[in-house]
Amino acid sequence: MNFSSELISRLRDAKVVSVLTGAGVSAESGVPTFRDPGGIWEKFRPEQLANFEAFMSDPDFVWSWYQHRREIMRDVKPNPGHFALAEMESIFPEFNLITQNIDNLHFRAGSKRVTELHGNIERNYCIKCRIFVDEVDVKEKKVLKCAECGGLIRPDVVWFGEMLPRKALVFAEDRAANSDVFLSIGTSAEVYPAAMLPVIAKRSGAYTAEINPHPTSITPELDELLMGKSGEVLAELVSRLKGALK
Ligand code: BV8
Ligand code: ZN
Repeated sequence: MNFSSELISRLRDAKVVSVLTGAGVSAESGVPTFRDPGGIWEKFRPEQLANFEAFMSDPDFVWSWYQHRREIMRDVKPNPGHFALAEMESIFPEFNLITQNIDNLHFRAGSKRVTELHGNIERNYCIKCRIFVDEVDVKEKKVLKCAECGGLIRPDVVWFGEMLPRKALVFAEDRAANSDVFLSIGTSAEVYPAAMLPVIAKRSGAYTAEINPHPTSITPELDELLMGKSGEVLAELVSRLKGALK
């Protein structure tokens, strides 16, 4: 892939590099995205599943959907895009990986510092007493009840209509406003407030690029679109940077 000299020199001189990742980064691992044809939402609309009311009106249905996704996510492996992002932690003086993904693949690829905006499907907690439940048998399709108080157990993910974890969002907005380069990778940039981060970065003076096979609603606002699959583009970018930084 041809990288612009502007992008390479900005990355070479950067002190702070931040990235926002979405489901597209996990697509090459075999995790279905949300809005691409054949994506998870195609069968269901987000409102039907990823919200508290849906969970309370049919806990087993919503729980079994997360169990189904957990099974998928446990079977898949990180792809070269995840590993390239993990490597970026040692390439830049400060590297911030901010993810909308709940699939745990950034951690499994070795990224140490990950800001999870929408939670993590491997964590679950009781809606009444809020204790966390670690081990969950993915075969268990019926919703779990809390051993302590009998409350319903839910996945530790941010549902539509719920606030994002405050610390994570404040950190993400601060880093977006103070980055030399900001990359928006594998996200349709349709879900707020996460989708604002690349725009905050651009308006705060960062050099901004998207990595996506398709343009998105924020493409016109950013400096460039690297049209391609993140697993391929990121792996090539890291090897180019290691060459440029020698
Ligand atoms: C909130 C966890 C306060 C659960 C998720 C302002 C304006 C408009 C709407 C709102 C707004 N503020 C709030 C809202 C409402 C809502 C919202 O944004 N709705 C959207 C749909 C319009 N936001 C919220 O409710 C948020 N809460 O703001 O609270 C509040 C409350 C009430 C009212 C107002 C304010 C909470 C949002 C979090 C929802 N939880 N996930 C779960 O996963 O089950 S969102 C879900 O979508 C995932 O987290 C996912 O990451 C996220 C975004 O999707 P993407 O990751 O971008 O995936 P997608 O499939 O869309 O796109 C994939 C992309 O990859 C594509 O571009 C494709 O081209 C690309 N791709 C494909 N293959 C590859 C690739 N790229 C690279 N390489 C490849 N190989
Ligand atoms: Zn409880």
